[in-house]
Amino acid sequence: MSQIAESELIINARGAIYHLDVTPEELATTIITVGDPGRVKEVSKHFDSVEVKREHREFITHTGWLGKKRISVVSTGIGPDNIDIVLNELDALVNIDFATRTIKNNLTSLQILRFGTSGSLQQDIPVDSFVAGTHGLGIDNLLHYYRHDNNDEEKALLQQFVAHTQLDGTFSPYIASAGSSLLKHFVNGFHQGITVTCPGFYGPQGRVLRLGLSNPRLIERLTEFNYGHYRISNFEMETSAIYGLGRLLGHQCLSLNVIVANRVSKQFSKDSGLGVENLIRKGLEIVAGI
Ligand code: R1P
Ligand code: URA
Repeated sequence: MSQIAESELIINARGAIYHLDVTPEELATTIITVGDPGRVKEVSKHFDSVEVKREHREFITHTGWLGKKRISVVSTGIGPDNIDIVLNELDALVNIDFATRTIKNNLTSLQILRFGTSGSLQQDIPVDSFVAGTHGLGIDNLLHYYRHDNNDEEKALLQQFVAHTQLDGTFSPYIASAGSSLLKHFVNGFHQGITVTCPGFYGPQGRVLRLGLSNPRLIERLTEFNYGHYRISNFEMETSAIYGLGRLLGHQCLSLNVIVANRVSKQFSKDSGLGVENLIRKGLEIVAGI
C-alpha cells in the first residue's frame, strides 16, 4: 500500500495532525463540532471528566466522558473551507496509520454532530427553536473539488432548486443527506428540513448593508422552494460541507442548529446565548444515550 507523503499528511513533532494538533489517541469516535471556539468549553463543562484539551488557531478540542460515552468537542471556526480541514483531519486521525502513513484496512465510521447557530427561512420556525438538517444543500463550492455523485432524487431536487432560485450559471449547488442512524433520534423538539449552506453571512445570505445583491430575491426563493415534502428550513455556513465530506468518507453526520435569526419575520433572538446552552443540553442528553 502506498505511503502518504509528509507534504500531504502533515504530522507535527508531538505526533499530532497539523491544524487540529490532536493525536489519534486524543480523539473520541463521537465528535461534536461547533463553529465558535468559545463554545467548546460550554459543551465540555457538561462532561463528567475532561482528559484532553488542545488548542491551535481556531481549532480547540476537548475530549472527555459523559456517562459511559467518550466524546470529543472540536471548534471548526466559520465556513466550508474550515470544514475541509476539520473533516479531513478527523478522518485521518482514525483511518490512517500515522506510523506507516497508510490507509488502515479496517475503517472507522465516526459519529459527527454539529451544534450550531442558524437563520430560519420559515415563519413557523421561530427564533430559539431547534432544527435538525435532513440534508445539507451547498451553495458554496467545496464538494466540487472531490469526485462525488448524487442519486436520481437528489439530482432532480437540485435541478428544480437551480431553476427556482435562478442561481444557475453562478453556482453549482450540491446536496448530501444527514446520517440516518443519527437523524432518527432528533425528532421530538426539533424541526426538520433542508439546511442550506452559504459561503458568506452577508451577500450570500441576502443581507444588505451597503452593497447591492446580484440575486435580491434569494431569501424569498429559498423560503418558497419545495420538492415533494422537502422544504428549506434554515441556512448557515457549514452543514453541506460536513454532510458532503462525511458521506464520501463514510461517517454518520448530523447538523443541529438553534435559530438565532428569523429572516422572514425579521426577528433576532433576545438571548442567543441561552438558546445555544439549551441546544447543547438537549443535544448532549440525546447523544449520551445513542
Ligand atoms: C456565522 O455567524 C456563524 O454562525 C453559524 C454559521 O454557520 C457561521 O459559522 O454557526 P456557528 O454558530 O456554529 O459558528
Ligand atoms: N448563522 C448564520 O450563518 N446566519 C444567520 O442568520 C444566523 C446564524
